[in-house]
Amino acid sequence: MSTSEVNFDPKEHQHLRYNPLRDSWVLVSAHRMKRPWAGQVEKHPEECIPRYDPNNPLCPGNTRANGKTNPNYKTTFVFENDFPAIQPDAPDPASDQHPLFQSKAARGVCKVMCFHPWTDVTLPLMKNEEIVNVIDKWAELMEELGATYPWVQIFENKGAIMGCSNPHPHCQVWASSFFPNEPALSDRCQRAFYEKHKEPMLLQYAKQEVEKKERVVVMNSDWLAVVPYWATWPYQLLLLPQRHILRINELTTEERESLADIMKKLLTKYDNLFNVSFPYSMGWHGAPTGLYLKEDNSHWQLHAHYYPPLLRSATVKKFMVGYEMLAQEQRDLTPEQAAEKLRNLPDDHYKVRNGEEK
Ligand code: H2U
Repeated sequence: MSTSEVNFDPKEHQHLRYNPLRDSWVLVSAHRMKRPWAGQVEKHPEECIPRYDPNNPLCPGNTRANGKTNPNYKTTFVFENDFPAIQPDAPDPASDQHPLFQSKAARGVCKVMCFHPWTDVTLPLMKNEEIVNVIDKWAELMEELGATYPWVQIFENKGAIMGCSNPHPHCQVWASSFFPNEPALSDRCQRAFYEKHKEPMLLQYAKQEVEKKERVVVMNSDWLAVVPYWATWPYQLLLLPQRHILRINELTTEERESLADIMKKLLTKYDNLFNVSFPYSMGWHGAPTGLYLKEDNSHWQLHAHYYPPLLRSATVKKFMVGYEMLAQEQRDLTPEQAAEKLRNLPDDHYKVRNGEEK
């Protein structure tokens, strides 16, 4: 049969989709989900995590690697990373450089932020007001570190599968003297779109997704969580406000409350997908700070990316290897299929339903 006689069905026919935030393409091959060895949904054997572990350096009152003792904190707790990847002082590399052997100065600070005094909770199991405390702290750190550093990366690595070294609920904040690759690329893409269309890219995108609905997982009057049209990871999410906001510290009190609400809902759905504490790397992207505070950054729209690695079950992950490393990113199920699956999951957490929550 010639291809012209067949109607295009994104679930059946492989195709490419454009990622306007990275100026790149992703290969969507949903028919691959029909492979006979697709695997089954298995329950992950979750380790029993104590509420307080005297040997965990992130718990209240415990002593960390550098000999300092944590306070008996009751909400969030921020400390300087004892093993920082970027430090405030480092000499400049030599300036006479060959074009193929270039280096630049890198300076900054790395902080760790505990979300809660208990080790056995995660964000979806925390109360809304406790999540608001986390958001308030994110905003405070953005304000404080953004005053001097051009980029402040707030990110959470959750689960050992994502390289998280400690089960205590926490995130990291790295502020750097340089504009890192991913947000710098996103900055160029959003700027080019804004110059061409006279509207922030992600504001228009949010409006379109609210109308189309097929990729929306959860939304409220301020926020929207979608599996983006160009998603690479199977259950990737883009969380974004519905009004034009440049940075997380600009959120109003009401927007912080509605953000806590949508975060709790989307993270509960994540956990309910495979009945496991869902691993991911997430992080916030907003307009750059430091010397960029004086510039017009209207092309930016605040957003968070969630990149979870799981594909078919609690133990079967998507590998970004072979073709992805050497040619281009590829995904199996379509973003619409992933969104529908997440959207239809219950809003109450499986641990609460099973009476496992302490
Ligand atoms: P991850 O689990 O995402 O790696 O974050 C934990 C961070 O906590 C990690 O970057 C820091 C590690 O360097 N840490 C301290 O700063 N002090 C300690 O005593 C233990 C862990």
